[in-house]
Amino acid sequence: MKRFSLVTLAIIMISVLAVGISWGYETQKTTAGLTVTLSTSSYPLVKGDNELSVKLTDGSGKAVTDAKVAVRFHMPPMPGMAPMSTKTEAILKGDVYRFSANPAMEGTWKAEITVVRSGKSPVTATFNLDAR
Ligand SMILES: [Cu+2]
Repeated sequence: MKRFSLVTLAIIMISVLAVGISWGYETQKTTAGLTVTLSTSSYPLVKGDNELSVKLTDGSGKAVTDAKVAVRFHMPPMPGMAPMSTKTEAILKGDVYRFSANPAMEGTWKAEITVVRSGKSPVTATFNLDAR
């Protein structure tokens, strides 16, 4: 019975890999010496709340925790469809900024992340995120 369970588990895991559902996801962009890393534990996003985190690191790899991080989560305008866009502020917890995104429909969404630090020019990084 135990061996059977392990085989079953292996088959399930291979199926999940083949279909490509619900693995963690991480992507990053570097602008003006600031690296913005966006990650989520489950990807693609689903309808309803999805928790995402933004990690900021400077040129020496040190976490940046003194910023204001604004997120505009939106779907680019499509013909015959009202624009869908929400704005939120990501909240610092530990050394990452967290926010939740709620895609109203399947498709490719954009998370436009603007980082404001005192004495520095704002930095914006935009990431594509798929929702199903
Ligand atoms: Cu749309």
